[in-house]
Amino acid sequence: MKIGIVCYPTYGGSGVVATELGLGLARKGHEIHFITYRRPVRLSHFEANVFYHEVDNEDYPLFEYPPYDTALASKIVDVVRYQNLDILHVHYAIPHAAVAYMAKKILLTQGRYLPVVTTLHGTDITLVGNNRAFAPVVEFSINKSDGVTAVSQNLKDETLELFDIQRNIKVIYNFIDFERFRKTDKEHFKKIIAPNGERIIAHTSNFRKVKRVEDVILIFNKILEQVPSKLLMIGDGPERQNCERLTRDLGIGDAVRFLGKQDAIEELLAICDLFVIPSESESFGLAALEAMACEVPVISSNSGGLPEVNIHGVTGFLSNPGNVDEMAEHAITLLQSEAMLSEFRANALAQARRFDIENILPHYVTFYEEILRESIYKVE
Ligand code: GMT
Repeated sequence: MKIGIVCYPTYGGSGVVATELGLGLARKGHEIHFITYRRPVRLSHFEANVFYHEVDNEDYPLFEYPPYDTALASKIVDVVRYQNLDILHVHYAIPHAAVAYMAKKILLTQGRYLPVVTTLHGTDITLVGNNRAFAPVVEFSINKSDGVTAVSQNLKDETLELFDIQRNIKVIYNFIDFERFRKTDKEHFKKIIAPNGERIIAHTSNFRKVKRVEDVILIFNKILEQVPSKLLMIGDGPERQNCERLTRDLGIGDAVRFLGKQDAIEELLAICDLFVIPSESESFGLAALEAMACEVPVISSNSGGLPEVNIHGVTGFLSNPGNVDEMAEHAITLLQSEAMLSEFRANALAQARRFDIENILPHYVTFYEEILRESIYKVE
């Protein structure tokens, strides 16, 4: 198949999933065309079946906001026609699903039907999507997609609750590539970060409010009272400054390292004992899955789709968002018992294997085939 993929090229989870999906499909022989405003973060090397088309967003003094949607729709039309794409898969509903509908309408005037699959990732539904500023367009463009997928059962349920959706939403879970995410021997890193054999705890995110990053620091502060540990804060975003300030105010600066955005996250996860993700809302929690694939148990909130990934008392522990005391207690229990920690490490890996890209990818291929079959007779 010739598949177009539209996504945000940044460090966000939806862009990561879209890029890894495209690369995985390319390895299976499909021809993949990424259409984005910048090269996606994880599209860092040459792949034979992968093409990249940059959206040219012209600036002009009249525009306070350059019209990205218009530029993207034009680019989609151009790529679909000249590369002869079979199907377009857009990740994150805003504005991609609406833009895809616009491109589809333009292509129809040229006698071509473009089947569109939209994948809902989370905040496009739960945080921004149901905001009055976007909701009517989000609802309309989901209903107008030829196929819709959600990355967890919880996200599907929330979408059906928040919007009037007249089509089926298929749950296709996020996935992990074990070629990349696996525990490797990085003892030399460990010695640098925890020279006295301290436990290593990590958090990865885009440091947005919804991630409750300050809770990570508060939880770690409590852990530190009982277990000699180090904290790695990986990623960057609007809440980083507040977190750094809180770390200093608590006087624990020596034990916390803010590493910023990192490409080889798996190398850091390889030396970790625990991963903390206390989000207010999380449709899936790809970061937690990446940790689990590297045999790192997870202390998380129980929001959104996290309970579908992290199993309470098996792969880690879950608490209500904001319950930092309980999260810290759970973390301490785990970190103080070598036996429990190694059992949870093994369980985390076993659970992560359920989301192996090799198992999930065929679901997308079958879904595309289904949509293509149904689209043959469609005229609008
Ligand atoms: O806020 C983020 O974490 C980024 C956001 C995105 O769309 O880029 O992530 C969402 O999609 C990820 C991939 O499907 C999910 O793993 C995250 O749980 C989800 N984030 C939220 O729901 C907050």
